[in-house]
Amino acid sequence: MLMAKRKFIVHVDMDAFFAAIEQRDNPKFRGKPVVVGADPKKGRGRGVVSTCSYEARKFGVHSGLPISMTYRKCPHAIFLPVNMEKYAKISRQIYKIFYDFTPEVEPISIDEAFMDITGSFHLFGTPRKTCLLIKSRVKRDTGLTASVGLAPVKMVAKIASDLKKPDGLVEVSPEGLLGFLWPLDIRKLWGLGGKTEIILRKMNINTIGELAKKDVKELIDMLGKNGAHFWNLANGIDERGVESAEEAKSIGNEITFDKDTLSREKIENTLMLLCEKVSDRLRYDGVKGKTITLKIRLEGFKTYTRAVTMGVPNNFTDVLYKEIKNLYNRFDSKGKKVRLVGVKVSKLSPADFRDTLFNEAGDRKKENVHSAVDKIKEKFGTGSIHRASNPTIGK
Ligand code: TTP
Ligand code: MG
Repeated sequence: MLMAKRKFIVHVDMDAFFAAIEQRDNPKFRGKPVVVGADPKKGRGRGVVSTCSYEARKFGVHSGLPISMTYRKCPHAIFLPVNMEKYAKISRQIYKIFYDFTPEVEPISIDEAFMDITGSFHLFGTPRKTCLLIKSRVKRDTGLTASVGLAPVKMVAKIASDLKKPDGLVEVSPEGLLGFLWPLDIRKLWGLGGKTEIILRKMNINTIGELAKKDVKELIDMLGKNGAHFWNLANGIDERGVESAEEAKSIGNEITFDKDTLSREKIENTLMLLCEKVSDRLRYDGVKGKTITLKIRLEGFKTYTRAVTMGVPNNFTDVLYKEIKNLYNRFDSKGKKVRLVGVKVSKLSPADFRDTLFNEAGDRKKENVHSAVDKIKEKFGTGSIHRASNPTIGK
């Protein structure tokens, strides 16, 4: 069996970003409660707090709090308006630093990003050293502190960066992942909030560990598809990769079997059909993709992804299928039935882009066949042409 490669995902989040910039630029504000946001107008102001310094947080002030209430809680705070232009400039400076460490940067907000340093940390020593370097570069170039989380999966890196704020660095190893996650409150799970939280608390689920140990079927009954999603997260399974700007766009399709299946033939046929659908869509949109991702959900709802990046972008069914089949052959389901399969193509580029490495003549031929097929489909509908091995899903 091919083990998935261990990943090193970093989440960086600047501390009290807007307020820290104001404190940096005006020494008189340092060590004091600083509130950035709407004008309080001596308690009669409207609008909310954008953010505040850690000194102001001690008074119960936080982002989103009405400014009038903030004034009552902390009238002696230094109230400042939002200077977005200034903050955006510093944000660009910080992102530039991130890109010095890896091209795989996924922007989340003005002061927060994911980075995949799996392929680059060796240039800087260890993954931990890389994180320390990121922090010190940010400090040196901007005078500001960042908090960093380092973990094998995205969601855990995000939780970790928040735990020792400000100026924190929290590292979670694969072995320590569940021990780290399970004592935490369910609210720490990325994306879990509002109604979901209320339902789970009613079910007497308060920690991530309690969620992880619950029967997934029960969770699905209560929460629908989200039940499986949060259960996977609670078990430390988060297959989402860091999506750099060029990878953010993708085209994919997935199918849930009527009945969970062990039949390789049925699964392969379904994968072929999915490749055809994705290939159709890529060509319809005039794009090709470099990265092909296979998604497999097993009975019991554990979900896995396996990806391969090709040397040159492509959008042909047979090329996609060859790669997908390779990924599938190397996946070990440990005798478990398969519930769902999906195919996704990302790292897209325009289809008319010609790579010099491309075998142009051969590919043109294929392109001609494909465009002939497209024409027939356009005329007679998509049911008119199929490869011999296409299945009828659900049979
Ligand atoms: P955050 O990273 O959420 O907050 P923060 O950097 O101020 O503090 P922390 O140390 O907890 O990370 O948001 C980044 C900036 O985005 C923040 O400085 C101000 C702005 N912001 C708003 O304008 N409104 C909001 O509701 C939030 C949450 C943030
Ligand atoms: Mg922040």
